[in-house]
Amino acid sequence: MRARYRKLATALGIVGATEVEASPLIEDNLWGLETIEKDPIMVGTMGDLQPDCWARPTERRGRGKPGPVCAPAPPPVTISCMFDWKREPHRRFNPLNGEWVLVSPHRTDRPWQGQVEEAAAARQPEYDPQCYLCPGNARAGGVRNPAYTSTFVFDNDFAALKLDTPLDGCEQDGLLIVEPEPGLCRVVCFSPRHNLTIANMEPADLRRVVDVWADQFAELGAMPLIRHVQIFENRGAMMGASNPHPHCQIWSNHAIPNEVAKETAAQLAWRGARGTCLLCAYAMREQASRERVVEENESFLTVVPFWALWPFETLVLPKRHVTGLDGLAGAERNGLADILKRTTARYDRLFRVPFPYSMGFHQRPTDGAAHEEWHLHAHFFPPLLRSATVRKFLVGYEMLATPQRDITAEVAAERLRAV
Ligand code: H2U
Ligand code: ZN
Repeated sequence: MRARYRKLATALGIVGATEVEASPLIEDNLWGLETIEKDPIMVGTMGDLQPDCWARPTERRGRGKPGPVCAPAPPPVTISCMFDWKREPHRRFNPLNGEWVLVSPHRTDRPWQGQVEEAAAARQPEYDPQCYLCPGNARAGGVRNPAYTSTFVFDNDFAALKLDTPLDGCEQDGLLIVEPEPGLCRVVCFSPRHNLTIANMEPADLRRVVDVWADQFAELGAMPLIRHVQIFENRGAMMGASNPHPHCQIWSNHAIPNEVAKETAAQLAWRGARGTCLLCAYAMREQASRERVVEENESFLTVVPFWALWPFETLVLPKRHVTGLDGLAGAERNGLADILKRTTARYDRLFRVPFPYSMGFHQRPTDGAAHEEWHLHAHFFPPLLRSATVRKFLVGYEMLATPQRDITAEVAAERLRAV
């Protein structure tokens, strides 16, 4: 192996090498080696994932379906890599959506230069008479909110989708294609208190929010027309949130949305090829290395994913294989509330500002199939880059070619762990 590397490195004029973690199972690394041979700037492959989670037919879960069973990950070992991929430009593969991210760490070689600007975070009152989400207030359509004391769910008054959409589609020349999209949009208020956020809510109150998410997923997913339920929170004006009152949205619809379709295909392909769960394997890989772990509790893990695109993007993963929020046991629901609170609190501390983000859960489609390939997770996509006011834009090269980042996932995780 090393001779192979040396020959290739010489041919490419590369001097020096670095050690990276990889699987003790050499065949798992071959994909990476092949890729490096074809593409000299590609390093840090996902070929170093370990097949440490497998489907054991004798284990039966849920409705009699065999479920993947995970074993402790073997300790990481090292192999030589041709160059210092933590410093040189390279691209990383996102095995969850099948896309690449360009990483340019040399641009951040200099010490951290962004200053921490204190953005004027306006103090919010506990109750805002102008807020359309506060208890007892009138919404835009004239409906009045009840005097709710915990969580509150209502149908979005300006829903992007309607359940009674006519079901015929149309098409012309394979170029102009229209499909009906029946669906239902809801809003979930996390708390009656206008000035709370996930980071400063009480764990018991947050647990109730987790229960509402799980119930909504089950209720909406059981509707015959609904094949996907997307729960998401836009936080902060920078991410388009219309109101600081703690709330999220749920859009549930008939078609499988783009991102979910990509993740379904990738997880299915992984399971088909290896008989394991992609995100079980990834969670164990990250637990073994700890390099990108930001928060952890009994049931959940927050990591800056190896393939992160946004500067401080994170992925929240249940340690146990579970396809949706409805499958989480009571203790795991507490665990989810806890990890969300701790993750968002870290974000808020990073630039000493209520951190803007779009966050959402990805779970199995609700089309009636078991979707055992699906591993529940939450993505946090925060736009901030260097301070409370300096954000990353996905423009230019990113819109036209490939998304790019400077700060590596490893450095981002280190910075989040430090606050
Ligand atoms: P955002 O903050 O993420 O925009 O969510 C707020 C949602 O609340 C938004 O989708 C809805 C908007 O349509 N809304 C109502 O349903 N009723 C209102 O009176 C105002 C806003
Ligand atoms: Zn309010």
